[in-house]
Amino acid sequence: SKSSAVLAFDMGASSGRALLGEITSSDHDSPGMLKITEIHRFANIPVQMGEHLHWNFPMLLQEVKHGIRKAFQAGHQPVSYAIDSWGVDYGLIDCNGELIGVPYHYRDLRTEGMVKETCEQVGKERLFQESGLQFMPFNTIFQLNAMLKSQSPMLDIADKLLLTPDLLNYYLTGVQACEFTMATTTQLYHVTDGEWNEKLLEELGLSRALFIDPIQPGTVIGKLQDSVAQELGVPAIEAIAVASHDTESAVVAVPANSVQFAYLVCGTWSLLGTELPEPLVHMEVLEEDFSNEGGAYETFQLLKNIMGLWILQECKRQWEIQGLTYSYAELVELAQEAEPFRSFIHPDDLRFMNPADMTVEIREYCKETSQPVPQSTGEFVQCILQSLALRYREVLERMEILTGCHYDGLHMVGGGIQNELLCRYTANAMGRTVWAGPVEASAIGNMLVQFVANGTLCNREEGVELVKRSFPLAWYEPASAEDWNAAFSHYKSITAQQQVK
Ligand code: LFR
Repeated sequence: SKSSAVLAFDMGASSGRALLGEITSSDHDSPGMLKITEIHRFANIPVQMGEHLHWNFPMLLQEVKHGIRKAFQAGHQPVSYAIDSWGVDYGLIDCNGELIGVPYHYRDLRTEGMVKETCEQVGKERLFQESGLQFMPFNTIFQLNAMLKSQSPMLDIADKLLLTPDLLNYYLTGVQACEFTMATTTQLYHVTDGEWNEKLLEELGLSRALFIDPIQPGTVIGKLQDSVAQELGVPAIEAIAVASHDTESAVVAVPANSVQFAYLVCGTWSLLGTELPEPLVHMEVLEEDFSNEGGAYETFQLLKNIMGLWILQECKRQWEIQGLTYSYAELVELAQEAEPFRSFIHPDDLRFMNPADMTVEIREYCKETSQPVPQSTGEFVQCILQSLALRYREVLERMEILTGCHYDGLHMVGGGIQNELLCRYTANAMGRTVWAGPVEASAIGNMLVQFVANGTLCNREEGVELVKRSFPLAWYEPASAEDWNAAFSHYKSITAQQQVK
C-alpha cells in the first residue's frame, strides 16, 4: 500500500533538486520505508551583473515550477510541496507586490567591512546575545546595512522582505510568509525573546514593517495559486513551510540514536553542530564564534559555519577554465597519489570566501605561511581535504568545551559525504567514528516535516526511525592516529597565525 506522496525542493548554492518522497510498506505488519525519487535536478549558477553578484532568481522559480510539472507528468500525485534553501538571502517586494531588483548572492562583495561597521554602530556583544549568531559577513543584517550605507533607494520603496524559500513560495501561492528557521539566519531576529528585534531594526534604520511575523516549520502556507496550477497543468497542491533553511532540514534527517549528537552537514558549506533545547549565548560562545540557529520542532542548533567543499568546487571550476576537466572521483584519486600532510590552509580564512582564483589564493596562503606550495592537482586536493578534516576536529573539540558534552562520533550528512576520502580523513583526524548518511538529508528532512504536518507521521521521532530503516549508513572507523595527531599539531601551529576563530 502507498501513503501520500510529497515533493521536496532542496535549493543548494551550486545545484537544486526536486525529490518525491513516499512512505511505502508491503504489508500491514512491516513498518514503512521512505522511498525517494529524483524528479528534477538543475545547476544554480550565479550571475555577475556589473559590480554585483546575483542569483538567477527567475531561472530558479522556473526550475521549481518545472519540477512540480514533471512530478505530475511522471504520474505522481504529491499532496504538497515544500522548499528549503541556503540561508540569509532575500528579495524585496514593493507595495504592488512586485520584486525590486535581482536578489543578491550572499557572496557579493558589497558586505565588505560591514561586520566591523555594524558592530561599532550597535555593539558586538549585544548583537551576539540578541541574535545568537556567528558573525558571517553575509548575514542579512550586514547585507541590508550595506544597502543602507550605499543609500540604495530600493529599501525606500520596499514593502516586505522575503527570504529565498518564502520568495519562491510567494510567486507560487501568492502568500507572503516568513518561515522561522530562515528568519533566525538574518541576525535581526531576537533569539531569546522569540521575535523580530524591533529595537535593533530601529537603531539601524530598518522599517519593522518589512518583516513578517515568522511561522513555525510544519505550517501550511497556502495552495498553488490558480494561475500557476493552470500554467503547469497540475492540481492546486498545498505549500508547506518546512525547516526552510537547508541546514535545519538536514538536521531533522540525522539518524541519531541519542538526543545529544554531533553532526556535520556537508555541502558547499560544512556546518558542524549539535542540537540544544535553548540557545547558548554566553561569552565563550561569542569568543568561539558559534551560531545558535533556530531549528524545527523548537530546537536550537549550536553550530559553526566552516568554508567546506566550496574551496574544492572553486579549484575545480578554475581548472576547468584552464581547460583541465576532472570529475570529483578523479580529483580524489589524484589526492591519494599525492604526498599527505604537506601543507595546510585555514579553511575559514575570509580570503577563501570569494577569491577570483581559489588556486592562486591557496598558493599565496602557503607561501605566506612558509609551507610547500601545492603544485600538482593532487597536492591541492590533498591540502584542502586534510585541512577540512583537521578543522572539523578543532571545531568539534571546541564545541565539546562549550556544551560540556562528549561526542563518541560524528554524523555526516549531505552531498559532501559522497566524497569518501573526506569522510575517512574526518574519522582519522578526530580519532572517532564517522557515520555517513543520508546524502539527501535536506530533502529528506523537508519531506519528514511535510509528513508530520499532514499526519502521515505522528512526530519527528517517527521520521528519524523511518530514515534509519530506509537509508543504510556508511561507517568510517579512525585509523593512523599517530600521523593525524602530529598533523593536527602542525595544522594548529600554521593556522594560529590567522585571527580566525
Ligand atoms: C548551507 C547554508 C548555511 C548558511 C549558508 C549561507 O547551505 O544554508 O547554513 O550559513 O548556506 O546561506
